Amino acid sequence: MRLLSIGAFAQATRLSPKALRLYDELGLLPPAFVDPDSGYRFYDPAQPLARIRIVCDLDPAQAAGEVAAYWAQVEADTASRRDLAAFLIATLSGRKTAMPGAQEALAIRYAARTDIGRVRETNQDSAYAGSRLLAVADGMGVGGARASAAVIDALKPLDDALPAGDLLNALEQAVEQASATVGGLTDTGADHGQTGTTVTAMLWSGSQLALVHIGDCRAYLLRDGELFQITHDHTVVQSLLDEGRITPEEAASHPQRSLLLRAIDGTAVDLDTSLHDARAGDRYLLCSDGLTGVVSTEMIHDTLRGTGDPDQAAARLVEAANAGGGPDNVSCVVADIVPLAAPAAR
Ligand SMILES: [Mn+2]
Repeated sequence: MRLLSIGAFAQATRLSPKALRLYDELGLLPPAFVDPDSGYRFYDPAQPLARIRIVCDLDPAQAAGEVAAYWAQVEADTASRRDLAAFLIATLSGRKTAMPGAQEALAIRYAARTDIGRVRETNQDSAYAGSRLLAVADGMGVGGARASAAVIDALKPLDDALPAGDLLNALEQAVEQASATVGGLTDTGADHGQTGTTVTAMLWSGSQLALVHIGDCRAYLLRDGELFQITHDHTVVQSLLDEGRITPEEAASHPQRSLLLRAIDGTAVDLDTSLHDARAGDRYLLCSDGLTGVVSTEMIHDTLRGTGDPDQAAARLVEAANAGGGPDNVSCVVADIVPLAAPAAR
């Protein structure tokens, strides 16, 4: 390990030596080694340098996204360690227990619908729901339909066998693989680089749901009657909204509201990731922008709350999009977390 002097480290991080000494005193960024004789501080180049540099080079909206992604990773890491710690505590204290999270046996009931809408000539959306995997993808460009199908195809093997390791890693690897396929479509496409797809996917382990997201499909959680949007759109309009430069009303009718900041297009994949603890009674919705572009959040909320069967809920949401003019392809995946004993798990 080659250590850097405080001067060299300051240059690399674009932080002043004074700031570094302050961060040391605050315990935010302690040096790797302090010379006991001279008191000089030395830093390991592997300290969070790379990430700090990335954030410094980004514009504010992208930097916000990077920090959010970092924090989501911290929370995901902590959640899995918490489950393991709870399991160890229970075991060491002699309480008989099942594996982490398995105390309450849960199952999932699911349905997927995709529809061409009323205006488009092809359906470039893809949707999938299985006993472990839920996914929607919205393709764009000449090869859009193949791009969205490619990402779903890359994810599908996860539905058959739960990965041995980390759920999020498995999802991320599948999306990376799909990105290479989409890159191939882009190279041969007539639209030179315009082919791509979004994806929002969840993988169910029995106690947790791992979520990966890129683009403007959305995931919602209906819990205790309240609706929460649990993904953040990677659109120009969303970043204008985040910066307070437009109002939610202006965003809803913005002519460029489908302009994406991030997608799977063969270039580096920049996914949002998160882990969610499963709770009986929760209902998840994954949907493409063909739903949220025309159907109000209130109506989505009412439909999810007022419709018992997942298949019926998905069908009603698609109907609502078409009743609103159906300007885009529309896809909905609805999944309910239920106690294992519940009938009609499908
Ligand atoms: Mn769309």
